[in-house]
Amino acid sequence: MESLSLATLAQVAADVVRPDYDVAALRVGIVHLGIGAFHRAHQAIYTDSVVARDPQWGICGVSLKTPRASLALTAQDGLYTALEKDASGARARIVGSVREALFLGSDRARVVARVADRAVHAVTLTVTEKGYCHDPATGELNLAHPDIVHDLAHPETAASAPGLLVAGIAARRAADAGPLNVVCCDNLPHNGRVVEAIVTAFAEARDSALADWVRNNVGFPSTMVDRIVPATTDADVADVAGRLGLADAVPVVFEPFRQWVIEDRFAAPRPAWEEDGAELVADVAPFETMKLRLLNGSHSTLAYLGFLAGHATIWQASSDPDLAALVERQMKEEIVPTLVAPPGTDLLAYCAKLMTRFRNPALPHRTQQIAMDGSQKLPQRLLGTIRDRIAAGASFRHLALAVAGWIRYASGTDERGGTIAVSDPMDMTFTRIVAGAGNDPARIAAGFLDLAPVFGSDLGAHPAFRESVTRNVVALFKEGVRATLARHLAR
Ligand code: CS2
Repeated sequence: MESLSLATLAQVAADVVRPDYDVAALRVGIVHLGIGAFHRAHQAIYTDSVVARDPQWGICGVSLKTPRASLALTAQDGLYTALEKDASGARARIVGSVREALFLGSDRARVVARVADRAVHAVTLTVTEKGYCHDPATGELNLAHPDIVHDLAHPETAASAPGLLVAGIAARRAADAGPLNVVCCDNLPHNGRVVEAIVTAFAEARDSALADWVRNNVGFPSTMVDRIVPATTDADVADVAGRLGLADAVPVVFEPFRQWVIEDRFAAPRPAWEEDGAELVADVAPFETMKLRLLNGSHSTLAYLGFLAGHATIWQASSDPDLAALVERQMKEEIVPTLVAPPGTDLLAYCAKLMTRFRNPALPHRTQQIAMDGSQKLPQRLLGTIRDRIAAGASFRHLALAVAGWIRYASGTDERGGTIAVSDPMDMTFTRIVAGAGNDPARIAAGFLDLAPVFGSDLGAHPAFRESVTRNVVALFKEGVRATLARHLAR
């Protein structure tokens, strides 16, 4: 079968939507770090609508770790299929906004030159939570992180997102190419502020004049990004080939829902993303807190407890009556009371819609995918809510069970004694904790609760929090997730 490319675009099956603009005429105005599925299913689609009218905003996508996506995109002239799926069916579209795809390992000079290019005005990022090399509990750059130590000693071969970004910014300053927008699209709270602090701290450690340039010339709007985009599978690739009549090695498959709320805090020209429905606001905080706590907090709860209960996907976990009851009660009783409703949003309707989104049967989203990197995710998804509940003197028993689910999962064995493939930057530490606990669940819980980068010095030392999480960890080990959940819900 022939592959999707500019040369074959005209052969794409007639019911697949194609770019209605001259793709080859686009210029690169955005550099995106982390050209994975989420970017291609979200920001690149908003941008695809903008470039039809304003061709200066083509994207140069950069792969930081592996060349797989950049090589495949390059072979397809940057084109790929975006397939939206739910119970009512599927709709395919070819996206043309990605005009260049580079791999840092082989194209470093071109990546840095792009960030320093006068025609580029924005660097957007989706490098996942751990990609910022920060302390998840405080949000500060971790100067002892091996990648940061390396990148400060060898800025010319920087491999971390902060190191690479600062290398590009230094080149931009040297080229006098003007101000820049850095737009974080990862699920971190106050993500613009966090990335601003990380980039400034890294620049400061290199050269304080460079840090001053960052302060005066780089804008870091915060954003809330939302769309459920499971990792693309071989079955998706086969499905898309059938729909197109052409092979596409890097399609993305996702739900119809999407949201992008962006803080109006730019230092340089920007694409008119609002023309395709992005919301530009003065304060993103209520949107991102709502989304991180309700959507991502429920996702993580369903991922850990759902996996332990034998569910491979979120669709199955959220259709399990006990797990559904737990996350619905967690949302209504414990999370919603900590939130300020964003303008125009009904929080209870938002919760109900989330349950429908989780139960999208056309979109198997693996619990193990969401379970990854819990040490980096828990603080903004569950622990901030617990801090607010404690401050209000209110109960947090559902959230404590979710945290216990993470500890039980991260301990590395499932309920049948099988090994869990835990994937987390702290997984060696988890293994050490479990090995030193002599099969005592309470000691395992204590070892995890002592992890300051996750729990901070406050929560980790909070007696009622420790007691509640420990009790649940012990129950999960001794009685299993089913019995623990049933007893929990009966109270
Ligand atoms: C998920 C998110 O993988 C995860 O941890 O919770 O990727 C989630 O699907 C998105 O944030 C939805 O916008």
